[in-house]
Amino acid sequence: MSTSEGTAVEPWGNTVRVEFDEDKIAWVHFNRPEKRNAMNPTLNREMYATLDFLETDDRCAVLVLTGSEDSWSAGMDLKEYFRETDGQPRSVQNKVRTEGTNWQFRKLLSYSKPTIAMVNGWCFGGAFVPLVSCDLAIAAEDATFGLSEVNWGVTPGNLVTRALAETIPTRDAMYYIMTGDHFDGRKAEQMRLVNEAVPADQLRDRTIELAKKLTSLSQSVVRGAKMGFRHSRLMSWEVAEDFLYAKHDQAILFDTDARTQGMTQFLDDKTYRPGLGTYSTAE
Ligand code: ACO
Ligand code: V55
Repeated sequence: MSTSEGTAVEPWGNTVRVEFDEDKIAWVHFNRPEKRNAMNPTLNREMYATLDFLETDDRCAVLVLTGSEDSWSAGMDLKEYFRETDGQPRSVQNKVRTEGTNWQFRKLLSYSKPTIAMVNGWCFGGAFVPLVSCDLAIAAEDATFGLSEVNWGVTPGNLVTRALAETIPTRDAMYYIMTGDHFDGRKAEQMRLVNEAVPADQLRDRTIELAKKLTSLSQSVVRGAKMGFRHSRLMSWEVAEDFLYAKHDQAILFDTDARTQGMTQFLDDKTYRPGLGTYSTAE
């Protein structure tokens, strides 16, 4: 989308809210707090458009996915996503589902910028897909998570279970998938569903700290490192070796200065130690 002057028009509407800050963090919010930020078809479309737009927006160096008010996201909207599409032709249901996965997994899992899920509250069912698709996740200790599908009479759909299998141990996954029990942020940290759980009043500061760490490094190097991990895990070792060297060489090509400075400042200037921190980018 663009105006006659060629200026890009921000594509989010009422169900997604975006804030930018001086650290180049784009704060993307699920924004239906009165419905506990449940994902309806409109939100899914707006979220896709938002993520797509921010990939080429220089105000976004790192994307934080969070929720307005006291929820992260209460999962799929049982009324608008399920009940109201029940009577529709299969083709319509398929479209509605694809609009969800287009952003929850297809766009987000290999997003071109670093992503952090900042889980500020309720996180249920379908919300686990975008949660796991984010590169990193920080939760409030008192956030509430659950695979609540069995509690309302369905099995987890979409990629919920696949995403869990990628992330947490089998025992925990089976327990929560089969019982529908909810758990808190501390438990989510313990089973590595999130990187860290912090007290709610420290959630934003810790997220900013982590985001700034990511933006202090070479963006092409961070991107290459991320894509290398995302894509290589299902490859054979032979193919992975070739692919990871291709990413390695590509990152050097995209940001030759990073590697040159990295080596020079350590080996010649002796001004830093790569094992303990990054090189200086000051002029
Ligand atoms: N789908 C549709 N509407 C929802 C959803 C949802 N997933 N979650 C909350 N809402 C709506 C409620 O219907 C209610 O709407 P209303 O004000 O028009 O009546 C409003 O949000 C507030 O909900 P309450 O239940 O009153 O809020 P409360 O703070 O007491 O509880 C909680 C919050 C625990 C999140 C509760 O709303 C809940 O259990 N929601 C469903 C969670 C869930 O199981 N999601 C589906 C996961 S499975 C999947 O995604 C496929
Ligand atoms: C779920 C989630 C979906 C879906 C069907 O179990 C079921 C939750 C994220 O999308 O399309």
